[in-house]
Amino acid sequence: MKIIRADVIVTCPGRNFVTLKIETDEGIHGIGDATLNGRELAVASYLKDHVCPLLIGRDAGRIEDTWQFLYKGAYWRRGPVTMSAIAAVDMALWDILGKAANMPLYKLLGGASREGVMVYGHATGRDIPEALDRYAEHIEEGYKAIRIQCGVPNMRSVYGVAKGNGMYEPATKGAVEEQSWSSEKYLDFVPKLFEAVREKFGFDTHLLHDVHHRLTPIEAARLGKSVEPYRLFWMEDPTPAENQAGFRLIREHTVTPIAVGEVFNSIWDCKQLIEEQLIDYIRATLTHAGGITHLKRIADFAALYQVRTGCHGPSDLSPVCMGAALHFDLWVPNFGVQEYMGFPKEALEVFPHAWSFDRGMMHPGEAPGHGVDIDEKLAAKYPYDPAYLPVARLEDGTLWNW
Ligand code: GCO
Ligand code: MG
Repeated sequence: MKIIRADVIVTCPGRNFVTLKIETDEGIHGIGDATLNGRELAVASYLKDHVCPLLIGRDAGRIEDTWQFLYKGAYWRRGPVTMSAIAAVDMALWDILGKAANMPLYKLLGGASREGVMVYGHATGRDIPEALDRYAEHIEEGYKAIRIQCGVPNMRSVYGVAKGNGMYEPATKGAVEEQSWSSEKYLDFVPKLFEAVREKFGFDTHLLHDVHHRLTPIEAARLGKSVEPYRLFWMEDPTPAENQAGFRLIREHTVTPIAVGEVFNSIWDCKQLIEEQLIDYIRATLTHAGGITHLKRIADFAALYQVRTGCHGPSDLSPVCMGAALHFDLWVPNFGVQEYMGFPKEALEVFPHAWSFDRGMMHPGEAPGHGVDIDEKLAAKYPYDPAYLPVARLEDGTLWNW
């Protein structure tokens, strides 16, 4: 089966998404997600201008060889733009393979390892009472795992909290939003938030929290130690992970589990973290870490060290990534949890999908391939609308990690 066409579709049904569509001479097509929040057009161009012409005429079934060809053949390895582009090709080719075999992707990977995929939802509030109300709603909806984020008293703004009553969406149109940050205020406040959750709801739900790269290693160690009584499922991205060895310091002081990796692109970004057992969950995801072919490699490597998966799943990864991720999660032996933020209604219409949600558990469905398609006519009604992620500054104006 030969590839005869490859097109990039950029659309903004509620938020921007980049999708690659590959067509074959047997009339089967597959799609892959290539969305890189705030830098979408760089990946769209990488695909359109440099990758799509190389795909024409290739055997659609040679997925591994195509992956190696795009990775090694570019000479310029890794990086979010390159790896998102490779991921989209890989996802689309696995989709085609599934359709050709008339099998859902999870069966091609080796079959289901569990009945369903546990997902965590986002409970966010401007203050503790509001965050607790959202937490209660998630329990009602059946969530078994819930991430909580909350406004910090006397801090002008905070990450991870929805504006108004809408969904949480960090990217904004127009100028880059500048938020302010104080590690001291945050560190004093956040244990009180977890205490309030455990006091009100007990220990029946898995409690998660995202530090979003805001602390230094020693501060993260202090946080992890101080919240041990609340038994978090994980504390996410406690400090930036460019310096993987920095996590040793956190590990020496606390048994609070650590999840890292939503900004990683390859196995090399997490090699030391996994090998030295400095983390418990790896958050690398299909779209940003080279697709199914590469994430399988990361997950198998992580399994050697009892590190489990916890794939990134914000609304800025498209419903295509969500579908493919659920197949991956249903199969992967060392599964931990999957993030599920939900999508704007328009996005769910543009991307018809076979996946479903039921009381905190998700299933990819039985449609051949990854089970997600794109309605191109509808997609064309939502033109690209540039938006940027915010930045954070310390209270004295110093640019900080967002
Ligand atoms: C998460 C993330 C996101 C990111 C977003 C950036 O844990 O889901 O931290 O909310 O900020 O994906 O594009
Ligand atoms: Mg995160």
